[in-house]
Amino acid sequence: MKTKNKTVAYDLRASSFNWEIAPGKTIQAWGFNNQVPGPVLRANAGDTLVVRLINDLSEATTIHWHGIALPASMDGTDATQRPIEPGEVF
Ligand SMILES: [Cu+2]
Repeated sequence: MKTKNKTVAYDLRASSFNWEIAPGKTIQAWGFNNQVPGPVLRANAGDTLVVRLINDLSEATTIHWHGIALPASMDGTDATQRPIEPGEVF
């Protein structure tokens, strides 16, 4: 039986945070949702993945994707997408 494709949505908050890289050793890191690496995004083949990027960094950023089919305007390169400024949501 074929399951119906669905829309799967995630929020990724880009920010700077304290990351304990070894016991007693903490550094300032940039990442998504206060973790390095960022969270795993799970969807099934055929689903539509909607990712909302909240930029809480002090600099503009984008997300560049590999391995999935997506519109060029969502692919996070300077050639195809305007950078997401600090405080913006895309
Ligand atoms: Cu690439």
